[in-house]
Amino acid sequence: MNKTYVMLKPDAVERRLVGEVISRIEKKGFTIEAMTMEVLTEEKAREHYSEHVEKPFFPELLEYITSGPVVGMVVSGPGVIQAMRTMLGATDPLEAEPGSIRGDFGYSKTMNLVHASDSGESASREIALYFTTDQICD
Ligand code: FUP
Repeated sequence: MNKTYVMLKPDAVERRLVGEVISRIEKKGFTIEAMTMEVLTEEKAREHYSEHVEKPFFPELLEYITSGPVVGMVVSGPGVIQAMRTMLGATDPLEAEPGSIRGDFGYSKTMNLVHASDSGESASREIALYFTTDQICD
């Protein structure tokens, strides 16, 4: 699996960091195969975060992730799933390494700017949730 799903969350859009994040992905050498901008419905957000619906932080996460538009992308390249996770940094931006996206720009565990699939299985599931096969370039 050389494809992953990356989402620029509502705070990234609000803070005009879309270009910064896309620039990092492109400068790394990865390819953007498809891109959409949408406000997530509650149903889609629950599907995306299905493993977290019972967690205590889920209501706050749901409110935040549906609060404004997100930019979703299919990104491809060798080792892209793990590499994008490294570029994001730790889930909690206060623990993320400087040089990572969350380490450089974030301070809130909920509003942590960017999502990227954590495995090949997640990437397949998430790409299918947001894109039809004819939307993906390659
Ligand atoms: P990540 O894979 O790094 O996006 O993180 P997780 O899948 O563990 O968590 C999904 C989202 O839930 C995170 F982006 C932020 C949110 N979250 C919280 O708001 N509080 C927590 O304690 C853990 C996660």
